[in-house]
Amino acid sequence: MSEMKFQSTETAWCPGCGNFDILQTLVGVLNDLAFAPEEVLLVGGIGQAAKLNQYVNANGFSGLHGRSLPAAVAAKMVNQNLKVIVNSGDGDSYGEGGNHFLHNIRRNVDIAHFVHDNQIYGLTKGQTSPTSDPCSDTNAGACNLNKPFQPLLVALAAGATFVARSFSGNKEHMARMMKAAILHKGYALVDILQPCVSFNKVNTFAYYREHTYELEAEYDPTDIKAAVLRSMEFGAKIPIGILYQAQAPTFHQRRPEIFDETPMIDKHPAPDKLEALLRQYA
Ligand SMILES: Cc1ncc(C[n+]2csc(CCOP(=O)(O)OP(=O)(O)O)c2C)c(N)n1
Ligand code: SF4
Ligand SMILES: [Mg+2]
Repeated sequence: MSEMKFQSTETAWCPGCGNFDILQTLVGVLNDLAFAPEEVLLVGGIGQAAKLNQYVNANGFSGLHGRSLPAAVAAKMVNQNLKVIVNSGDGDSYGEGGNHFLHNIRRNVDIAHFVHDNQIYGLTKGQTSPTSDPCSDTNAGACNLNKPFQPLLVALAAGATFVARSFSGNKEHMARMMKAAILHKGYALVDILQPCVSFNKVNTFAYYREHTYELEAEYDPTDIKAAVLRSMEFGAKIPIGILYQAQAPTFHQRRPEIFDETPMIDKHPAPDKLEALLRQYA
């Protein structure tokens, strides 16, 4: 048996939280893909999901709430050899981080973005998030008086080259989605339905098990129109799988004059040249 390089540590999540399955699956995927911990950077913003990077023995960075993507993109700019993976919440990624979500999709930087979508603000004790279900007579919890945000539809509209959804209660499926996203060249979104057992009493493990279905074997993930239609299915039936995948030049590939073989962190400009450059801005 090969040595398990990535390991998880003790967490501060509630017993039964869907985040545990995501953590365990990600650790398994990183071991299967045979990365070394020093080759991987796990980034989060603020929230329960965003704490994941603190529980794995890889490089980690916790940014501000809503700012996980800028931190991840910045890291990739200075070291394109890092495998950069964002784990953050629906509030962090789609709410306060919504602007970064839109415009970093357009940049197509080669990072994987795993959104732990519990349809609620978990860390701050259960307020409505952009993806909370609409309010109804039977919805007694946090619910959306506004139109719920449709992350997969928005990602497709912004030009994402990898758009997928999974469910934390289906670990085999989640592992497949994570692997494909990590290996995809370009920005890859996996919206992971993740029960928050403490504050979301509607979107539970049983709820997602009942409402999710896997995309059919004959589904064509290169068909953008089919992907748009499936991305809007979120209610009685919720498709899980790779809705869309395409190849397009990444941010780095479009700028070969900046991103050559040597990552920026390994480029050491001569001190006199650097000083001369800085003097121009003094
Ligand atoms: C700039 C800023 N705005 C708001 C907050 C308060 N805050 C912290 S976590 C959070 C929401 C977390 O929800 P989500 O991103 O979905 O993560 P979860 O806890 O559900 O995993 C909010 C509003 C903050 N810490 N910083
Ligand atoms: S509050 Fe919800 S999301 Fe946060 S650890 Fe507890 S169960 Fe998980
Ligand atoms: Mg959340």
